[in-house]
Amino acid sequence: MPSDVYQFHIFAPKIRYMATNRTFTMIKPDAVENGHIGNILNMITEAGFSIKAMKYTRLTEAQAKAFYEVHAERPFYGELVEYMTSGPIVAAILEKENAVADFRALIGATDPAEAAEGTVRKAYAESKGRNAVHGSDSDDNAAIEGKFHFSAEEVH
Ligand code: DAT
Ligand code: MG
Repeated sequence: MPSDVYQFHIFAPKIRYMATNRTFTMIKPDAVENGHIGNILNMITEAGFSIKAMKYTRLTEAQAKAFYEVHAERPFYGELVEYMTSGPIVAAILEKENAVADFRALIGATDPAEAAEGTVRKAYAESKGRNAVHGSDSDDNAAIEGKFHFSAEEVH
């Protein structure tokens, strides 16, 4: 059997599984500062997500600018970068069936005033800008954002 056919057979199902069942999150500086790391991680694991990678870190200005580059033209970009570099965060890759959509449902609307009861942002976000947690908005971005923060050796 040609080696490329053999490799496709072995690896294709695994790649598909990873792409559709993982998301990336950050517990943001306001939630860390306010002592909510433990409670938020508890909500995440109680909701059925398992942790594939995790680190306690602090974004540099260059990292925050790059991570939120899609918002570079928005009026709140400067404030967002300043906030995201203002203190440590917890970054993590999470796994669960339908991870991206289920995690967005768990964290709730961007603005905590609009977030549903029982969501992380309703419970712990300070405001639309300081909103406690990040959750990827697509499978593609989940993969990009996960790689931004973790090397393959850090994912287990
Ligand atoms: P989300 O984090 O729900 O995906 P987003 O991608 O639209 O929301 O925006 C990224 C972050 O930027 C968001 O978590 C907080 C900040 N942000 C968004 N809209 C804002 C606004 N109108 N004023 C201040 N900060 C805002
Ligand atoms: Mg977003």
